[in-house]
Amino acid sequence: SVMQPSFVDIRLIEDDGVPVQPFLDACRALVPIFDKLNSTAFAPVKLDFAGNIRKIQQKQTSAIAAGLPGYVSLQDMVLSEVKARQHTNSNSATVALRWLKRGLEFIREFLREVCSGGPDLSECASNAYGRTLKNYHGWVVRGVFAVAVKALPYREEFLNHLAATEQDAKSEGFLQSLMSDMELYLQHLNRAIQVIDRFYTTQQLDVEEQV
Ligand code: EIS
Repeated sequence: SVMQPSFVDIRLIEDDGVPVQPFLDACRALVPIFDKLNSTAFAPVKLDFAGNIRKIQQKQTSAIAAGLPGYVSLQDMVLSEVKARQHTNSNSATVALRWLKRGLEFIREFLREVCSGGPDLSECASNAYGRTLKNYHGWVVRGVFAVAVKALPYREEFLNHLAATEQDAKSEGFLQSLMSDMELYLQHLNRAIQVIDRFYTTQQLDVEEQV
């Protein structure tokens, strides 16, 4: 099968460092899935998620363009901002990664719901939302999610979209192999999230806020 860059490919470096490029590539591979949902309802959500990725990528790309070696890990990048007291700036990688992590937490919970057989994707998404992003949203953004969630396709249609090719979706045992791929994917996604989450907690970079 044609493998997309994935969290499964991420090899943590020393001190649980999350390597920047493999992480961003794995996040970016999630973006086209938004288009296969309902593109209009998910447009603002997709823009925000893609914006976080772009912000962090930009930071890495400019470092390299300036002749520097680039950040070896996400933690390195964030710590350099902390050291320069730039980490609270609204355009910092620290803020972008904090929101990206929250988006990934939602995606993890959503996929867990789907994997455990939730037949109704809207319900899967609402449950996942309640456990994750909802805490950070005020009533306007909660309203946007409530609308988007209703526009989700049927389970079967969504799962077929996750196939590498249309042929794959029609092949014998597709659902079974998709589910086991998804379990593996979730383990690795979860590990990346946990490492980043612990780092933000330890560094006291996780803030209570609502947008
Ligand atoms: C963060 O967004 C940015 O991500 C971050 C930085 O700018 C920071 C500054 O505080 O804010 O507000 C965002 C939040 N992100 C915070 C929410 C976006 C969702 C869309 C909201 C649209 C509002 C439209 C209002 C329209 C009102 C109209 C009124 C007309 C009169 C079922 C599948 C769903 C998948 C979801 C997966 C990921 C979701 C990620 C959401 C993250 C979030 O909550 S920075 O940007 O640092 O990169 O610059």
